[in-house]
Amino acid sequence: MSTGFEGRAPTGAHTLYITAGSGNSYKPVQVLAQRGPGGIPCRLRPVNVLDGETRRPGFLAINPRGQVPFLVTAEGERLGESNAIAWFLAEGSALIPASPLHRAQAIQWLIFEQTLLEPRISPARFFSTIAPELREANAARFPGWIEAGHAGLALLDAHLTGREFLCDSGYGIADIAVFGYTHLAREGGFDLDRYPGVCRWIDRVQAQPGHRPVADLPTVEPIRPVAA
Ligand SMILES: N[C@@H](CCC(=O)N[C@@H](CS)C(=O)NCC(=O)O)C(=O)O
Repeated sequence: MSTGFEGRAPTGAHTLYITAGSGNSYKPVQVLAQRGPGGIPCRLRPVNVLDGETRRPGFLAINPRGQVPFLVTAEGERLGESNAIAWFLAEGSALIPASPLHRAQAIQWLIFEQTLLEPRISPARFFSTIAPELREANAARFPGWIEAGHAGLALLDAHLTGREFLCDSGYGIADIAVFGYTHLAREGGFDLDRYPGVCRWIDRVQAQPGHRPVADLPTVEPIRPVAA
């Protein structure tokens, strides 16, 4: 069944390897859904991370780092890291700020997300919601993730209080990237009610034209090698 996310797959389309339920995979896919007129032909290829597919030769031949999301462009160029892929796919759209200062602000938030939010919220959520059978074995790591995650969320909340979006230029790539895991933090055991500025921002992001929920990411299916 079509989720509305899948690009049709004309010759010359990019291929974006993703996995369902992932805040990282969600970011570039949200960009594809929201970049507006002049959409980019891009087919989505779900990869079965839980089944170890990212660590098998078929996928490692595509991305030796063994992670998704991963983009193979229509020209065969390769690009990893969710925020870099999201930026690349957003180029030429209103999701990328126009002025040098606002672009730099956006980059600042992409780095903030990868250093102060994602490494803390993502594992807590993974072992709570995606693979709860492994939670007990990782129980000792939770207090560190939760404490550090709250520190990142508190900084985010302070910035968002009195602001509509992360950058002065308005809704864009920074909001998409930071939203990826922030809106899923409750699934990792974070009480977001402590952060009213974050909660109101989540509502505003979800109200943006073209916004799709993370649950719309195509579900897992075995990877099929794609000629690059
Ligand atoms: N910093 C990377 C993190 C990517 C990442 O952790 N991907 C996970 C799924 S969310 C993955 O591919 N895990 C499979 C593995 O490591 O084997 C990004 O932002 O893209």
